[in-house]
Amino acid sequence: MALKNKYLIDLLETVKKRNQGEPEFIQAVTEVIETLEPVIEKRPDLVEAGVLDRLVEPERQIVFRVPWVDDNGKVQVNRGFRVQFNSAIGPYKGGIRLHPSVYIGIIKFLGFEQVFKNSLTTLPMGGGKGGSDFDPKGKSDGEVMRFCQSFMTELCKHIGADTDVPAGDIGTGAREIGYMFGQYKRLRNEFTGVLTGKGLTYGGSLARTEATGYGLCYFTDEMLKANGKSFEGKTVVISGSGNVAIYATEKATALGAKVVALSDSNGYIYDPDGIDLACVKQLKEVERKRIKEYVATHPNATYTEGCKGIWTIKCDIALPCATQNEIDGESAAILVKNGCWCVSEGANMPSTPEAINTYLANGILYGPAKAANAGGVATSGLEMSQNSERLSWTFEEVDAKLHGIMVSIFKACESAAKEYGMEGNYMAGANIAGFLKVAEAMKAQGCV
Ligand code: NDP
Ligand code: 2IT
Repeated sequence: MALKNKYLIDLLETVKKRNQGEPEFIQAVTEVIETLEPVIEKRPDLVEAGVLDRLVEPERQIVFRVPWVDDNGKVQVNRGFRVQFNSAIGPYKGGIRLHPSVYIGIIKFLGFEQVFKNSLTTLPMGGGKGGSDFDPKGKSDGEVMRFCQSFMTELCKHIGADTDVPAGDIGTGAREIGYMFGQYKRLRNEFTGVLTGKGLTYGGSLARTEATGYGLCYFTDEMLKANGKSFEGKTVVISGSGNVAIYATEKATALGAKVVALSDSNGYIYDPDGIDLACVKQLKEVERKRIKEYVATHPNATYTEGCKGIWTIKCDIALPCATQNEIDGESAAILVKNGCWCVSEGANMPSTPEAINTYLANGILYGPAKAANAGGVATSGLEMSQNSERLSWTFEEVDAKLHGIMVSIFKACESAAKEYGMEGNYMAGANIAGFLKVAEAMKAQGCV
């Protein structure tokens, strides 16, 4: 989409100049700015208040050394990050990514997306993100613990239940959150809801583990229904085999679909009989093994090296749940050619701009990440509420609230897209609806 508005063209130029060497961040900002053009034309007051100029610059970026000692007694050094992007509508909120690919540009793109996503949840949460280039893969529990403790020793100076509340993301699950929470409590002598995704014995919420994957399916189901379709009897391909992919598989299956493929960064499995999720959970959640182990016990299933090939499998619905830019223009074209008619995003920014253009040009039902994967952080918001009132809700209660939130997110995307003349473009709808709430709050609070 080519921008026509001079103010937005100049703004994007400034962002590109200021954030050189951070292509993922520039990609995320470009998409949002392009879809906000009709809003900016209608709302000169927001331009006047400098809302967008402020929104593209994080409020605070913290970069720190994370030294720890490995099992051989050798000192290792990683780099830690926390980007506190926007606090207009609530305390900063967003996950911690532990992956060797992490650098400031990844954390900034994730933090930027989080601002809009959290706004869409209807809950009072600002946007932030953190992480490190630490790779938990192949590390012992002791090494992971020492890393997490060192990471938190610095991070604890910058977070708090009413300031900034981190959670999980790639490489950060229940184990890592537990170690980080323990260290925070020890350093601050405070038992507060400073992290979400906690274990159920120390303040975690039921259904948080399932929330992102379930929420993705609730959002997608609502989008399908609005277009006269459903999951029933459909073939689904899901990438990744981590937290989001596992619970998306569980819910899509419960809604009547057949999930035939999953992947990790090495390759993908295809099971024409439908994925045996109990086996995947055992392999990934308990044994921390690779997805290729699945075929050892499933003779009808095949394993193929290389993760990109998963998008060549024929399906009705594709749910990318691994990582950013995992579907490029070429993969999107293959999906369309093979008859796929719905792509809904569990991962953050899994589609390149070329892929998104391919979806839009071919009338694919497209559920954008900011809306479709907001169920995880929404349930984190519910965990914060339970921590504040020192109560725990039942699984059914949390799940029902999550479902309600995902339906309302879909409706917000649908109506914003319609109002601004882009009916059916839920990406534009998500960006506009997410933006407007934050923008009004920023304007009301003055130039801060
Ligand atoms: P996990 O660490 O549990 O799983 C990540 C999965 O994605 C693994 O299968 C991993 O494979 C694969 N993966 C990661 N990086 C790459 C890569 N560079 N190339 C190919 N595959 C890769 O993370 P989550 O399931 O929590 O997160 C998945 C996505 O969902 C991320 O984009 C995350 O930001 C997003 N998300 C997560 C939420 C949550 O609540 N957890 C909420 C909203 C969004 P391997 O094991 O080989 O690395
Ligand atoms: O990308 C995301 O929304 C998450 N990783 C979850 C963040 C959270 O605070 O639960």
